[in-house]
Amino acid sequence: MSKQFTRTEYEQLKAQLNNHAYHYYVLDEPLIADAEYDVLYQELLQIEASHPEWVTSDSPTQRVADQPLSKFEAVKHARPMLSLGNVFAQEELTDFVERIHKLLEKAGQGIKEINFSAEPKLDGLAVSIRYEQGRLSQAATRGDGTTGEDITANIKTIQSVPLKLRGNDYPDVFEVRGEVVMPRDGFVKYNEWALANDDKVFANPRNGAAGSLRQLDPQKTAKRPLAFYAYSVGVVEPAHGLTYHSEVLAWIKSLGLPVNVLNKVVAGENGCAEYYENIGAQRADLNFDIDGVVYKVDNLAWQDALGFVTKAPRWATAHKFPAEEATTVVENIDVQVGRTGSITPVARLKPVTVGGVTVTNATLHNEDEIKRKDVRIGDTVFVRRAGDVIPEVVKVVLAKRPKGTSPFVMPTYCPICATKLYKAEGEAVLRCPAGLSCDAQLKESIKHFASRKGMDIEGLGDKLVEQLVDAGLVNTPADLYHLTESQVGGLERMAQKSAQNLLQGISESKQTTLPRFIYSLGIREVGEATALTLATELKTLPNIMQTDAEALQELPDIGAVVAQKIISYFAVSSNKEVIAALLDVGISWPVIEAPAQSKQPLADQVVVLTGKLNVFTRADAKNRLQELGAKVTSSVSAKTNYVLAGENAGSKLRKAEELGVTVVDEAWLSAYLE
Ligand code: 9MJ
Repeated sequence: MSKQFTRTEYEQLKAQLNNHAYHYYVLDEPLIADAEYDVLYQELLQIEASHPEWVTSDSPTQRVADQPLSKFEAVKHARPMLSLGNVFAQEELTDFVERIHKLLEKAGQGIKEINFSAEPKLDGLAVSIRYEQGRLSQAATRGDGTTGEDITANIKTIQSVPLKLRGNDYPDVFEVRGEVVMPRDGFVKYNEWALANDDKVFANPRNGAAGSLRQLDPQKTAKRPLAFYAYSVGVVEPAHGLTYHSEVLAWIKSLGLPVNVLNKVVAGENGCAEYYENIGAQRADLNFDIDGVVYKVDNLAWQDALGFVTKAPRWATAHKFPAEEATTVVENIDVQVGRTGSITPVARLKPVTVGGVTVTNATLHNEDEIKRKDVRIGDTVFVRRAGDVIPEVVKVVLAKRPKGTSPFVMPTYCPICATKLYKAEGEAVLRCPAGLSCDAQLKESIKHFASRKGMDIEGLGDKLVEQLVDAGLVNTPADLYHLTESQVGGLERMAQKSAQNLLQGISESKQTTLPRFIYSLGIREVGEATALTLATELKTLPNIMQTDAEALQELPDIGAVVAQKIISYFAVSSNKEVIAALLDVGISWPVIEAPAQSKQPLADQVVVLTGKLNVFTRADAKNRLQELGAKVTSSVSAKTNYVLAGENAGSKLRKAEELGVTVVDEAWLSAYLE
């Protein structure tokens, strides 16, 4: 029989789960592991199955409604949801701050410096969530600011939105406003899933958030990775009586709602400008898209004095980052051959500024992607640049497609070496199998070999690599080490001094490290981290070359795919020849500390301690033995290798003698430790 629960126990369990959700989502400091949470959640489900009459709307089990909606009802906002004015340039920010100073002066509040609440401007969907008597009662989109759509069922599926406010000290009516976003990691994962399941792929996280909230079936919305960050309040009854916006944010957080940790109170225009720079520098690394920052006058009385122009407050503005998406025209589509022979279609674009940088090329990834997006020469396309990643074509503006275009067809033969291309089973990528005999792959391999993370050859830039290959001077990485001054000096635009510097750089690169050498070989799937693992775990090049797939997979972070790539690489005779030639020219590295075993001279030896020890305590002796690799057990058997016997040893010593097990004393252990 399963345990019977009382109503009080049920309420306590519910409160416990809500508390864990708060620590996890709002404080980002979980108190228990996910699996432990799941156990408690299952328990709650069981109780609710026996007592359906106890279930209330704030139970964590009540997040996902069974029934899809037929449409979204209109919701009139009790207080309008504001929009924000924009500034783009520093001068506009100056104007914004000066205007506030002037207005406040007129209102009889001459202020030296104004504090602002500076906040990242999340690029999602603005929503208003209403709590009555602490329980989530309604959620609506911003709509036109006056009327939005009722998305209560969808908002309830967002785990970080509490169904009940925290504590007991909440107002009767509490409306919180904020942004629903799809975090970047969730967006990537969701799209991978969607692609594999023939479901809708989102062009960007903002569309992901918007599309998910517009979904009529909450069961579907529940599967979308969404997050909510609060940034202001609407109707609050009774009034909160706080003085600063930053206090309101802290209060919202104390009621259990997530508030962005990057929010900060800054002083004056300089504080704003510094914040803008600082957040801009972090932008690429954040887990959510932002399109700028927001500055809000922190003092709420001053906000009131400043008031509004139409729908936007005078006391706040958005300072936008340069756009990361733009439209332009595809002038041509080329295919590029990568270091590993991968064929990547690339759109050559009419130059366009995206996020402050001029973009002329954008990747189309692979054959499947170009087919899915149906990008054609002449098309107008959306181009996106996010952080440091290569710009990509997001989608085609079909309405602007010129007449007479045809779908792009991938080539059958390598555009560089004319070898027939192939596609490995289960891979989306078309490849040229020619290896280093394909000039494109040779060039990319040499660039990789010489790169900073690889052999770090000073003075050997991409252009020079191309010249060396085109001149027929370099056909394998080892050829670099045979170059002469007259050969290099004979290249176009190569002064004698530069030629000497290059040769010196090449020569100096011979003294390297094993991880660098492994990385520089350009084995597929072996990046800097894997190269380091191979070197530190396996210590020597011959060891790395001989370890089998099974043993490779026992190394940290090496899975079946990577192991197979390593095995395949070393199985190719031309690769082994390249390595031999490189070692021949004198490439070497410091020996990596002796294999772990030799520091553990008692590895796998079974030792039993018995009798009274004088030099060591029992615990100490056990620890030391284990450090030396030994297994310390308590009973003597045929598997025991040593019995360490102290004074007055009894039955264990006799057993050891019977079985012919080696008996040693404390001096033996001391000798090992020395
Ligand atoms: C965003 N999108 O992150 C506001 N916002 O305040 C922040 N939006 C806002 N504040 C008043 N952080 C209207 C909109």
